[in-house]
Amino acid sequence: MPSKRRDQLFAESLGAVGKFIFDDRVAEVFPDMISRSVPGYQSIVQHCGDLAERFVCADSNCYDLGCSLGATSLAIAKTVTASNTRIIAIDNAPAMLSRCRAAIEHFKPAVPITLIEGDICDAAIENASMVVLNFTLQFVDPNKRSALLANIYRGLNPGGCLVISEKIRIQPAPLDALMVDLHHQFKRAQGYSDLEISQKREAIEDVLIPETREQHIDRLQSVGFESATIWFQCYNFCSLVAIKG
Ligand code: GEK
Repeated sequence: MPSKRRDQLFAESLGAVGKFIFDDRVAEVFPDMISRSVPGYQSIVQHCGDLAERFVCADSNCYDLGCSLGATSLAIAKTVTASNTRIIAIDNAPAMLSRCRAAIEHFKPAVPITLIEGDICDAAIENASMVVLNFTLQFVDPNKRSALLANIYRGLNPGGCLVISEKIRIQPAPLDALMVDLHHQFKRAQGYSDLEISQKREAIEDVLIPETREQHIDRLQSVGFESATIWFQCYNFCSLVAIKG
């Protein structure tokens, strides 16, 4: 059963705040952390299931890149009815993957989920009808993002879709400040203190590197996607869908 432990990793004053990493302490509280930190997270995960129902077709693969504890893979596995499909879930954090494995054993999804420990930048993407990057691209070195998306585009079958969910930077700056403020208001309403918010912010600085929605759309077009649009946004968090024509 996935952990229900409350995220209190940044509740005490830490003095020097270290860089955020996906270690055992984070994995243990991850479901609570992400639901109370990302507005719309549950909706996005659930709607990935709706998209999968349409896009994942027979005899193809669906990739969940940066799968963490497998929430997206499991949502997709619930809706896919096409035969002979496989979900391939990849993450480079062993602490996340071991809990993902336990969640899969617990929920016993009808669609097989293959777990791979590795860097998504080195992943072989083949015969894909759908690829999901739910809040993962933001952690990839910006210099590697185009190559990763080009690799995904090559591995998608015609008509296949890519979903990218991200924290984004808003332009112009005053609107970014407003969205960041509204995000912090959301976190306070979820029970995080100002100290937790500021220490977490410091920990993810230079680790989570957000881009603007225009940068995302431009990159998707530059690697070949014929169409791309935002299908969900709440404050400075959004999800895009791109289709290979
Ligand atoms: C969800 N998608 O619940 N290669 C492989 N994994 C990576 C890499 C990389 N280069 N960089 C980061 N990760 C999930 C949530 S969390 C989002 C995704 C967050 C992994 C990292 O180990 C972590 O598990 C995940 O990407 C990001 O729908 O914490 O905000």
